Amino acid sequence: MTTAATDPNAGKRAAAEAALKEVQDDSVVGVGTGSTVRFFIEGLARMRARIEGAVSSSEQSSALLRAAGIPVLDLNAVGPIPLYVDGADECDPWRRLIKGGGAALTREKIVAEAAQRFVCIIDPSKRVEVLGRFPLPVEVIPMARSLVARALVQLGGQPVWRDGTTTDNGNWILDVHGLRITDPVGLEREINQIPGVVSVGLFARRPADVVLIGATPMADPPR
Ligand code: ABF
Repeated sequence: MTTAATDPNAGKRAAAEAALKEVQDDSVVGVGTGSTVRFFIEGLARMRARIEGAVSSSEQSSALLRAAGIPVLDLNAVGPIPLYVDGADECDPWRRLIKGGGAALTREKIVAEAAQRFVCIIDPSKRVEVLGRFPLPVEVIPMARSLVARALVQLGGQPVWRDGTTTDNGNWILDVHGLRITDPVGLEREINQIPGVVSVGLFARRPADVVLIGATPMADPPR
């Protein structure tokens, strides 16, 4: 029998449940992608009568939302939204994130940008002191895969093509290994400027506003 103590997803479930408290009545909710967000969508389904609908960050989440009876709305039609809830692959003490393990980083970054409050939901395993242990995802225009890979090598990384993965936007992913990201904002800016890059899975220029580690908000970053 799975109990709270033996449930490997206990941290993800707790974070997702805690994030439901952030949902405002009659609002449009920005919804991320991944297994932690899947628990959030299950909770959102229980309160679907109290919200207007959702803006989704991936076709995967859109399918889950529709199956839960939650209207999936066009971001262009709703404008700024009060809340975005999403997972992450890594989080540092300043709430800066690596995201994109689920290949949804571009739309995730768009919806996070549209949100007044970005609540990130993770289990403790995602917490790191320095970003980079998780290979950094970079979404690229297919014709530029090799050009971008060479530029990433110049930046000190070892890029690996996520062969077989095409994003919802029809693009490819390079996963950059071997980085120790001590200046996430600077690296995000640097990679964004490489011609052929659609987006990079560093959420540092716009970090999360709140990080729920299980049910507990992460402490304020060191000064
Ligand atoms: C998504 O959340 C992705 O950016 C990231 O890869 C994923 C984390 O996945 P999970 O919640 O399944 O650990 O937003």
